[in-house]
Amino acid sequence: MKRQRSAEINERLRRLIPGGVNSPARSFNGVGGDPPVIADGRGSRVSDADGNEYVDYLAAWGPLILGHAAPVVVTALDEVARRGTAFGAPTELEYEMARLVVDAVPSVEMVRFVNSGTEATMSALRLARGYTHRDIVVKFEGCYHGHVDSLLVQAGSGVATLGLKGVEGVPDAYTSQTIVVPFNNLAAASEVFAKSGDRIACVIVEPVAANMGVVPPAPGFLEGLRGLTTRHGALLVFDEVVTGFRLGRGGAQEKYGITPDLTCLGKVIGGGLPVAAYGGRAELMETMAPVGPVYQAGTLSGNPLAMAAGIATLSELAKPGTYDRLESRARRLEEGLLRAAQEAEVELTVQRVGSMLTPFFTGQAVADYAGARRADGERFKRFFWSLLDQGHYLAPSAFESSFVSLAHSEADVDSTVEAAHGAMSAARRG
Ligand code: KE4
Repeated sequence: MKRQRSAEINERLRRLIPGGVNSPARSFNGVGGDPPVIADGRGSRVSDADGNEYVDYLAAWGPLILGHAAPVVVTALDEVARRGTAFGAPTELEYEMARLVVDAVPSVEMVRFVNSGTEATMSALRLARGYTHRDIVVKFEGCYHGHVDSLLVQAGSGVATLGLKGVEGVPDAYTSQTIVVPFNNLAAASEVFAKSGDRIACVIVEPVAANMGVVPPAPGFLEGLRGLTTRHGALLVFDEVVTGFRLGRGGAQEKYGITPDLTCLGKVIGGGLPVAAYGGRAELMETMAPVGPVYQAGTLSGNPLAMAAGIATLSELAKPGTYDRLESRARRLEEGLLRAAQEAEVELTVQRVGSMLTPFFTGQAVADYAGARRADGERFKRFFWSLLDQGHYLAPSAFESSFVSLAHSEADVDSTVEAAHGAMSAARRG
């Protein structure tokens, strides 16, 4: 594929923006080379500045569950924008959006909207510390909760992809209260609680990890965290920025039947606009100003445009059969990739939960970050580029999730599986 225009635009971008990107994850450092500069998207496809078209599974890192330029979202934005884009005052749209979240997510009685997943997790941590009057936070190696100072320790996503420690620029004092244990290791979490249980404010976890690649919770893991936190008076925070409304309207907490104390949401709930949220029981959320003493704020939080995109998206997801369709398309892709690997005699494990999935080039199941790092990253890179050059765009890192949307047709998936046959041979040839 020719990408001269992309190369020229990337060159200009790099002169004004670090790495030419407004988020390091977009830099293609995880796969080498330069990212195509995207000109537009519609449905399951995006086109780059050179006119190349791709079946898109990046989905803007998760938000685009309806596909690109979904008519319901575009119409809603057009209607609301004509009445103003931000007021810095309450609007009824915020009630409508809050209603959609509260009615769907089991743990959420009250919710506050913010502009990014980072803000949501940062606020949830501050709430947990303010509510429990404790300082220690427990997170899991390879999980990523945005670029919150105290959570960048041994983080996944772009920190893992770029091989950074993640804490450069973060004073030791900010991370000294963060304890990191391996994902899916309940014994290690129990040990931490045995030692420091009465000083732990919360455990924050991606109930299905997406930022070391997709790693499901081991049987009993989430139940075990729920028991530990309850017994020791700590809060359990589910970071459902990826899984919320992705795995179902009730997210991972509904799928696995575990009710956390606080839930962080993002990505899908904004339908491509900057919307994230944190929520939980009313008595917890009323710790937040102006009702309680814990402060969190934001000029553009809950702004009308973002609310309009979120309402359109969540209303669409509430229609019957939505998640069955996502499940069947994603299963078709998973099975197709496994068939292609088998025919090429390449060891492949596809880890999928609902419509989020990661191809790991290994014969073993991946249960934690160490396992994800044992997979063959060089094969992933060659597989990624062979697919991209055939017009199929996966997430550009072995430590990320790719996504199937409601806009992906069976023909889209079948064309990607067809391309994967050639890409598997490319993966093996290294
Ligand atoms: P944002 O601040 O990027 O909106 O959300 C942070 C965040 C929080 N929690 C989870 C589970 C997340 O996955 C994320 C962000 N995800 C990455 C990709 N996996 C965003 C991509 C990027 O950083 O550009």
